[in-house]
Amino acid sequence: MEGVLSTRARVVPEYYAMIPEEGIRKSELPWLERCKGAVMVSPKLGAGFTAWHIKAEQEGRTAKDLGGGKDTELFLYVKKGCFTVKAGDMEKELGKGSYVYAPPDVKISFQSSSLGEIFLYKKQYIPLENKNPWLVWGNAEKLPWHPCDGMENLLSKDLLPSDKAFDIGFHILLFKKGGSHSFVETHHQEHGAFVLQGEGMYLLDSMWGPVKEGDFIWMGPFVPQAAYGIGTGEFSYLFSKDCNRDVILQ
Ligand code: UGY
Ligand code: MN
Repeated sequence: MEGVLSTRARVVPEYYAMIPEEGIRKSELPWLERCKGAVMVSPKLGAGFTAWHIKAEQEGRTAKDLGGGKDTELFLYVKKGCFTVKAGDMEKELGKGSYVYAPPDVKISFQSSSLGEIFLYKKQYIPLENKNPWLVWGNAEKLPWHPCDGMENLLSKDLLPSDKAFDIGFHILLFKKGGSHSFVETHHQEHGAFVLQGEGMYLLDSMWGPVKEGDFIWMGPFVPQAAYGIGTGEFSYLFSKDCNRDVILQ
């Protein structure tokens, strides 16, 4: 060990968490073979969903099908490498930036053909009238960028259709040089964010702290949040945001 033991981790249960990649202890997960992974957030922390960061060896794979529950939805995003992914009775080769959303009742399995990395989200689907979300395959690298709040150096893209059948959206936010949020957001939706590239400063509640590629941030409901990019390159992250549903009174 060099220097003093210190961490960039910031964890406030029921509110927010920033988990730096260097602090994650990955372990075997019983439903995977030749893969190591870590649960980045779960209901134990107060979140309404679970997210994993999974690193696969050559031919790392699922030991059993994932999801498929009556009210479970899954989202799988390939950060690195190449995976053969099966969802329902469809199979596709997914490379960097490709993803699949599996609605309730659709099971997913995967196998890597090289060293690779996957982000996986699981959430309880909240039904709406007679609408049913559908299986979505996509490649984020082929989707268009939209300026955010009229700014040229803050861009976003939407990975899922904007249809009320979906109770969650996945988006990528890109901070070009000098880019920042245009205001500090405070909203009822939660986010699970994986930093894809670069470095930034992130405000969670009233504390700013540095974040970089590989880090994970959970923002619980109503946590004030904002960011700006730092360093010489671009800063971007993939994030989830619940949508299209009314408040549930407990
Ligand atoms: O849309 C959002 O809520 C998004 N801009 N939040 C964020 O990046 N923290
Ligand atoms: Mn937000």
